[in-house]
Formats: sequence, structure tokens, C-alpha cells
Amino acid sequence: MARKKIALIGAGNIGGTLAHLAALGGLGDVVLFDVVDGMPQGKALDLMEAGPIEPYDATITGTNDYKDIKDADVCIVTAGLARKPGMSRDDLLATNSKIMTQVSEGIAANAPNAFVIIVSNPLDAMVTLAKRATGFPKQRVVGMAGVLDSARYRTFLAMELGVSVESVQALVLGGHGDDMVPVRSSCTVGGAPVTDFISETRLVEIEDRVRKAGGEIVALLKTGSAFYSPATAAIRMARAYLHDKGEILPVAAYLEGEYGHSGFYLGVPARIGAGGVEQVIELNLSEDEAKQLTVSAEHVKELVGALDKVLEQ
Ligand code: TXD
Repeated sequence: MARKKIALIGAGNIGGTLAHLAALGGLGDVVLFDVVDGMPQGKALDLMEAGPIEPYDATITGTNDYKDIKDADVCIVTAGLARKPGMSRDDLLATNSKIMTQVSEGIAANAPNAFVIIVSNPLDAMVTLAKRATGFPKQRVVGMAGVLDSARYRTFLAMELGVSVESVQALVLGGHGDDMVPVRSSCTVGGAPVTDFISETRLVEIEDRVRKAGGEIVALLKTGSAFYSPATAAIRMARAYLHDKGEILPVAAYLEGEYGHSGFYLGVPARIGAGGVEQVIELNLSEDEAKQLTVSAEHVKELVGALDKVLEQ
């Protein structure tokens, strides 16, 4: 059976890591696309030269021409600027909107049947724009944020308790911003409620760290944002699609009535399989969590409103 084709639009920090993870995971052949001349080609050649060592047989190429992403099965988009210290994700809106429009046109023209995973920030606005600009159905345009944010929640809880991350299940929903919603009511450690292990005060501190975890790394790195964990999260979503896993993951999905919201993307649990975003899963949130989700949804709607203003200019 012919290998699948994964196009990575943006070959920067996350894009290069995506390519390596896709090759290591045997997900298929990889095309790295970027506007910087030579850079995607150089990273692709470097990754090919790692193949005999691991080993992996993926064909990895770099390009500056959209024609080379022809008929890709999956497109993962990281094209755009990353944050610098002091910048909010929303500060990237104007610049990355122009880039996302260009990228979406390139994907629609060359990979019309692809499952598109958007990573670029501000995520909730960028995935909304990508759906509009590609014209693809909601099942085939999804945003990566919740898998990363939930992993951060799990990491901090596992660190707090000195247990394996595999023993901690946690979920973060809502927009990919400081008002994202750690869903404590569904958080377990070894199958038991997290509240059996950690005090309310400490949980509040940990959940606040989750909301600010992206900024914490930006402040440390000073020249960019997190890339290993976002790349790992996007690959988890791509694998669920390519292997038709039917895996329920927290993703930015287009809502049409679920959770009482319609017409925009929001981080919710969804089943990812060969049909892409096959079903949004509605959880019984606590009253406070439902309120937090509505606050986060309102911020996303404001952001999409700002996007519309930028696009009108
Ligand atoms: O959870 C999440 N969704 C976020 C997403 C987690 C972390 C990072 N988040 C965002 O991903 C970040 O704020 C950025 O908007 C993207 C990509 O982050 P990355 O760290 O990979 O940024 P880089 O290293 O600057 O790479 C971006 C690449 C760079 O090589 C540019 O040359 C390229 O994007 N670029 C383009 N590629 C294609 N087409 C166009 N027009 C273009 N413009 C720039």
C-alpha cells in the first residue's frame, strides 16, 4: 500500500519537529513547505540522512512550491509568526491572517481532499479562517490546541504527585487563550478524582499555570514559543486520522449547536478518525465549567470579529 503523504506548511521550529516525528512514527512521506528559500530543502535532506540510523524509510522533501504538496492526505499548518516575550497570541492576528489566507489557497488548489490541522496562532481565529478560505467541510479542518493544553495539565499534576503521566487523565476545553477551561470534574489520577489527591488551593494554582504555560515557555526561550509539545500534539491528531483510530481528543472543532454554541471553532472533545472530525462529544460539565466555557467562547467570538475587521482592511 502506497505511503500516505503529509504536507507540513511551515518548516520552522514546529514544522521541522513535525517532520521528524512523522518519519519516526512511520506515518508516511513528508513534504516540508516554507517561503524561506533553501530552509525546507535543507531540513528535509538532514532528516533523510537520519533515516538509516533510526531507521525509517520515509521520503522527506523540502519545497517552496505548493505544487509539491499535490494530493497530500494531511496538511499541518504552522506557517506564521510565533510570539515573542510580552506578546499575546491575539497580537499575531493581523500578520498571520494574511499568511493563513495564502496558505489556505495553496492547500485548496493542490490538496483538495486533505485533512487540515491548523496550529498557527491565534489558533481559534486561524482555524476559522482556514475553513472559510479553503472551503473545506468542518470535518476536514481542525485546530490543534486542546491536546497540548490537556497534556500540560496532566504534566503539572503528575509532577505535583510524583506519578506517571500515564496515570493522570485531564482535559482542557475552550479557546486557546488565558481563559481556556481545565475540566477538573473529568480529571482523574489512577482512576480516582484528582480532588482526592490535591487541595483546592493547589489545584487552582496548577490550573492557572496551565492557562499561562505557553507564555511561561516564551518568556524562557525569549526568541520563540513551545515547539516540541505542539508538534507532538499535532502528530497525535494526524495519527488518529491516518490510522482511523476513532480517538476522542480535545480539538478546536467547528460547532453547530453543541455546547449551545454555533458558527465558530472551540476546543471540545471530538472523535477523530478517517472521516476527520467525525463527532463532537458533549460532556456534562459542572455549572462553573459551563460558565467558564461560555466566557472562553465569547473571547473566541470577539477574536473572530477582530479577524473579520482585519480581513475587511
Ligand atoms: O497550541 C498551539 N496551537 C500553539 C501554536 C503552540 C505553539 C506555537 N503556536 C504557533 O505556531 C506560533 O504562535 C506560530 O504562529 C506557529 C508556528 O510556530 P513555530 O515555533 O513553528 O514558528 P517558526 O519557527 O517561526 O516557524 C514558522 C514558519 C517559518 O519557517 C516561516 O518562514 C514560515 O512559518 N512562514 C510561512 N510558511 C508558508 N507560507 C507563508 N506565507 C509563511 N510565512 C512564514
